[in-house]
Amino acid sequence: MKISIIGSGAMGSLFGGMLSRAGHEVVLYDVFREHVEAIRHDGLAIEQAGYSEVLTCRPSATTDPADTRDSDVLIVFVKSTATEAVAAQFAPLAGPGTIALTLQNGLGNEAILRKHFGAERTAAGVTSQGATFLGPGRIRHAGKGPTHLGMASGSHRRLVALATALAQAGFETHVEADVAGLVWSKLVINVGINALTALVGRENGRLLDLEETRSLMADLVAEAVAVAKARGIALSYADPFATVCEVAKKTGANRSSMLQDFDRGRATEIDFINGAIVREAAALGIPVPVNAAVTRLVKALDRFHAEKQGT
Ligand code: KPL
Repeated sequence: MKISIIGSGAMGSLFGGMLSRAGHEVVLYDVFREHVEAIRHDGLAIEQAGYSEVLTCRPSATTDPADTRDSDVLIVFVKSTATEAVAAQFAPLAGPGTIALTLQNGLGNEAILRKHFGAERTAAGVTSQGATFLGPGRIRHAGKGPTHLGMASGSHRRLVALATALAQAGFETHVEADVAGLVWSKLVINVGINALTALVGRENGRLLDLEETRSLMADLVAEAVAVAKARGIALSYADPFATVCEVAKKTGANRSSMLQDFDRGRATEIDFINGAIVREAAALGIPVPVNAAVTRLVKALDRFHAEKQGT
């Protein structure tokens, strides 16, 4: 299989690197030239959390979109803020049977891919794998967990082949029928954790320490669940708040992806997380005041960070 990774940061490099070790033709695409050059020159080094062994893989790496032409699968791992641009750029290079798969955080990426690739060639999924970017050509595989993939329409043949390839690469992978349920179940977790950690500037686990942050988490999650229910979405867990608390505890030492965006002065995915709840709620006439306030606060800080960066 030819598998191209669009957005080869920590997670994209982890998936691409391990797939190439399993013998697949992998193209890692990224705009970060030093990372691409380091992989071309020395290979991609993957440190294993808790082990001294470092795996070195040799996928191809490129800054040229044309190198992804006629891939069997494109796995999109860019920040959600860049999905629209990359979908427009890569769709003309895809073949009639290419599948574009989003494994990104948030709600809205699948709809963007569908717009550019068509529903028959679009797939979505969620993963509990964790990876940290250590520097050009080097990442750490920080945590393992299952990956779930699904397609709302079209043939599942290539998706099943990808799931087999991922399993060969060491990733526990399941193909599911209910894609919306998968995406929303992950979304509710990100809604409860990401923006709050960014606003208070603390790791995930610290949200559980204070009544103020715990109750805000509970409100954010309850609003998101009300919207999911109104949309007829079946979440994959029975007690959403307990699940979000469990994830915050399990990933207690993590700086969430949104907090890391703040750390780097980079635009956040707020429009695809709490902002997506606000949009969906407005369409259904459901009040979500806490998500609305948190979205506005993060957007204001995004603007101030952009001002500081001069962008
Ligand atoms: O997905 C995450 C993120 O940071 O985006 C969580 C689950 C909150 C882990 O940090």
